[in-house]
Formats: sequence, C-alpha cells, structure tokens
Amino acid sequence: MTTGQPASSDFDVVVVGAGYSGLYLLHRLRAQGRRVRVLEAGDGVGGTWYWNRYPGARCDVESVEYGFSFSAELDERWRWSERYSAQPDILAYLNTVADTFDLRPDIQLNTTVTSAAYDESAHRWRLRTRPSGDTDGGGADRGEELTAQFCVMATGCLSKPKVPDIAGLDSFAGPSYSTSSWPHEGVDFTGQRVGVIGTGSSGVQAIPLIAEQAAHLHVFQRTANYIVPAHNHELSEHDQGAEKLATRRRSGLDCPLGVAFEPTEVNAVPAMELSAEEREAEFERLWQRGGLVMMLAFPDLLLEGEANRAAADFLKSKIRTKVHDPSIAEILTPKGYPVGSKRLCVDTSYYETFNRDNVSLVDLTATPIDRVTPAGVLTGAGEVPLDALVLATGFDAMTGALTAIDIRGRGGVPLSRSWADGPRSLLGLAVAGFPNLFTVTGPGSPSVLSNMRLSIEQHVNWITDCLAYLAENGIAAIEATEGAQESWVAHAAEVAEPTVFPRGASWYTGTNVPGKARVFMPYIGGVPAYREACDKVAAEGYQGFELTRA
Ligand code: N01
Repeated sequence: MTTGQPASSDFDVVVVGAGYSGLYLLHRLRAQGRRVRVLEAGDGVGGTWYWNRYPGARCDVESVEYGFSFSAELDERWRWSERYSAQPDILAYLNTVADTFDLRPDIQLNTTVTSAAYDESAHRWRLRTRPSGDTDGGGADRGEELTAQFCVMATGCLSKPKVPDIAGLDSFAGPSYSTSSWPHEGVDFTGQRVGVIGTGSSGVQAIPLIAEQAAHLHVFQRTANYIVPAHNHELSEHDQGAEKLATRRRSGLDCPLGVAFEPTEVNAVPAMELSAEEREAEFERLWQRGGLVMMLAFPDLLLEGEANRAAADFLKSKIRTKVHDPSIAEILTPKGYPVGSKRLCVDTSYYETFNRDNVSLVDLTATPIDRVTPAGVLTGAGEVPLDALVLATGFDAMTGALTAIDIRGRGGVPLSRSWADGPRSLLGLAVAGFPNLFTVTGPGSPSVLSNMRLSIEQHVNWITDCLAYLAENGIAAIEATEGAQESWVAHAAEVAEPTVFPRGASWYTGTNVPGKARVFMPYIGGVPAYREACDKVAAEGYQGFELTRA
C-alpha cells in the first residue's frame, strides 16, 4: 500500500514508523494473526536510513551485527559489502526485508501521525493523520482517523531534527541542506564554496566527501569531538557465513553495548591498575581494531576520573599524528568534557581532510556565528562567503519524535506534559497514564547506547510476547504503574550517576535543544542486565503493570 486509503480504519495494532522497528513489528504481529497498520511519514520504508542520505552516511555498528537475527531466509538472501555499511546498502537491505516478508500491503506511506488519544471506556487508541508534506493547514481535512487497541511508537531515537538556533538561516541566498533530510537525487558541490555547520557523527562522516568535491569547504566547529577510526573495508563471503553470523550475534547478547566484543583479561582490570605502557598498548590495540569498542577498553573508562582522562589523552594524541598544522590540530582537540559523555564519532579520513588546501576550519568558540547572511556565514572574524550551506546540527533525540505527536493518555493528559521535566518510562517500553501504548527503544532503555538492531529486536519480541499473553488471558488493557515506573527511573539514574554520561552537554541529556529538560535519557546498565530485567517482568506475569480484564 502507498498513499491509498485503508480498507478499514479499525485495527488490533497501529504501528507508527516503518524503520527497523516498524518492519519487524509488522512481521511478528502478522504472524500472530493481528490486523496491523503501519503508518510511515516518508514515501518509502527505512526510517533513519530513508532520511539520512548525506554523503558518507554509514552505520557505526558493523554490518554483520546490524542485520536482523530472526530469519535464516533473510541471511541467505542478503550479503553486506562493507564492514560498516553505507546508507544506500542499509536502505536496500530494509527494502529487501519488506519484500521478503511481503510487508508493504500493510504499510501506509506519506502519512504523518498528528495525534493519538486513549479512549478509556473502549480501551482503544484513536489516531489522526495528515498527508506528509501537507503543511498548508488543510492537511487535517485530508487526513484520516484510525483506531486500534494497541499503539506502538516505532518512531526512532534520532528522527526528529533539531531546529538550528542560528539567526538569519532563511536569508541565505544559496541552497541549504540538512543532513537529516538530504535530497534523494544527491547534491553536486563541484566548483562551489560550501559551509558545513556541525561536527557530530553526521558532520564527521559528510565532511571528507564534501571536501573531495567542493572548490572550498569551510567547517564551522563549535565543539571538537572525540573520534575513533572505522578502518572500514570490504567484506568477503567468508566474513558473513552462517556460523560467523551466529557467533557474533551470540557474543553481542553478552556485551554491555550489544556488539560482538571478546574481552581479554586486560579489559577486566581497572585502567589505573596497569602500567602506563600496558594501558597504552590496550588503547592502541582497540584503536587498530577500530570502532566504538574503544569504550570497552577498561571497566572504569566511563567513570569520571583517571581512566577516562587516560583514554581522552590517548585519543587527543592521535589527532596530533594525523593533522599536519599544529594550530588546526589544537582546534580539533576536544576540551572540557570527558570522553564518552558525548557520543563518540567513528570516522574515515576526517582528520586527514584538514590537511587539504581546500578546507578551512572555523573555530566557533573563538569566533562564534553571529548570523547567516544572504552571502554566507558571519562570524566574529568576518563573513565567510558561501555558495551552499550544509546543516549537520543534530536531533531532538529520544523524545522529540514522540512529543511531536499530540499523544494523550488517561484523562486527556498530554505526554509532553507528563515528560515536561524529562521522560519517565517503565523500561523505556511503557509510560504510566498511557495504557496500551508501547515505545520501541524508548528513554530508559539501552537504545542508543547499544547496537540498535539488537535492542529493537529485543523490544519487539518483548512487546509482541506481551500482546500474546494479554490475548491469552482475556486482558483488554495494560498500563505501567507509577510505582514501578518511579523505581525504574530511579534505578536508571543511579546506574548513570557515577558515569560521565549525565555530565555531558549533548543530545543524550537534551542539552542540545533549548528549553528541553536536562535528563540523561538512555539506560547505561548494559544490554544483558536490561534484558534480564525485562524478562523478569514478563516471567512474573507483567509485574509492574496493571492489567485490566476485558
Ligand atoms: O548530531 P550531533 P549528529 N551553531 O548532535 C553542532 C547518530 N548518528 O546528527 O556539540 C553551531 O551529534 C553541534 O555543536 P555542539 C549518532 O548517535 C550516527 O551529528 O552542540 N553548531 C554538533 O557539532 C550521533 O551521535 C551515525 O557544540 C551547532 C553538531 O551540530 C547522532 O546520530 C551517523 C549549532 C550536532 O551534532 C547525532 O549525530 C550520524 C549551532 N547553533 C548520526 N547547533 C552513525 O555513524 C548544533 N551545532 C551510525
């Protein structure tokens, strides 16, 4: 189904979003014989991988761990081409998923959900939609209303772009592009003077490729990030045989980050109990391996203190070996915050890009952006003339896609009001006051601090098993209790407290969005402990939830 009206508007389950989560949910729910409708704002499936088409966009979890684990048929059908897959590959994979399981007939594209309200007497959700892109105010009339007993928000953690707080953006005379909604036909920067604002993961991936094309690239950096190399390479058939896939997936289940990491004895020892040489050797080993596993070097690395500083010093020293001009290397060196408190970036040739003659780095801490002008960007050092502007300025993460929908629970209470002081959720799966509503990888779950594929599968399995239990036991409504929710929120905060995470100014804590409550949102207790907590709740008949009989 594409944009056509559904045959009926009453469903057992409505799923919002057709990325990894929505596709797997649909597959599982249909296998249970439920009437499901997936509503998707884009005109294709893929979620994150549908929208983020900027040059260099690729995953920072290895491809062989990023494919769904539930289907041998899918494994047979699909081969990854690189260690870290590029966006077109992942989007093609998700389209293959949709085709393999014939999911499209139950997916309604170009449909933006505007509101969802819970009807207490009927134990059903009533959702309103509008056609995507319909911003003239008439959209509500051309939208539709759907009802469902259960509503699952599969809306993604990094899917609501942050509105950049930069004066004069609209006045720019040339084209401007956002990495999070890149033109499908691509952009040719040949011969142009291009400015990129933002040096998080998106900027770090896009900058080297834009630099190869542009006549001149100006990078506007406010905060230098900690960056580890991807060491990307092609994948062979041997790298993704059935046995290899199974081993790596198993290993991911036991790892706090949900990725295949075989710890050595050294990794179990606190960093400062080793000699400086031993510590350095381990950092170097993981640097050569590449990717986010650097964060698993030592058990105390993500706690505030010496181990964290040692890791930071190691990463800073690498910048000086890669960037020829010491003054540029100094600007690219992170300062004033612990490594890990902002999301680590994974790069290919980022630092080397600053050795090119056609690349300039603008240090916004020294010369902040005053405003964008028709001709370029005006900073404290003067105007930088530009032909094109790229915004890699990030997302209203974890809660933005949810609060963008007018979700109202019992008593008509809006979710945005319940979460005004920060998100509160039981296990990142359900919210007190919002019966029969589930969130996939919601705040309070490992989500963005884990391999998203693995965490999505775990959540979808948990939610669909829960729905099967409710059906078998004649239960019409399920709702997280306030008490259980408060205990989980307190536990999540307690686990995070000794770590560097709550200290950082980042999208993890909502500090990147003006006015957003400052709360560390993901669960840092690790994938195995989290899964155990979820399994225990289910095994005990959904303890912590109130169940209402039909
Ligand atoms: O966003 P970000 P992102 N003036 O928030 C700057 C995932 N992801 O899209 O740090 C000037 O990290 C801002 O500066 P500062 C991944 O989890 C994954 O890059 O606020 N600058 C920062 O430099 C990632 O963490 C992959 O001082 C402004 C940048 O914009 C998450 O998505 C690839 C500004 C925003 O960085 C978000 O990454 C891409 C302003 N007014 C993304 N406002 C993979 O590899 C913002 N900035 C899988």
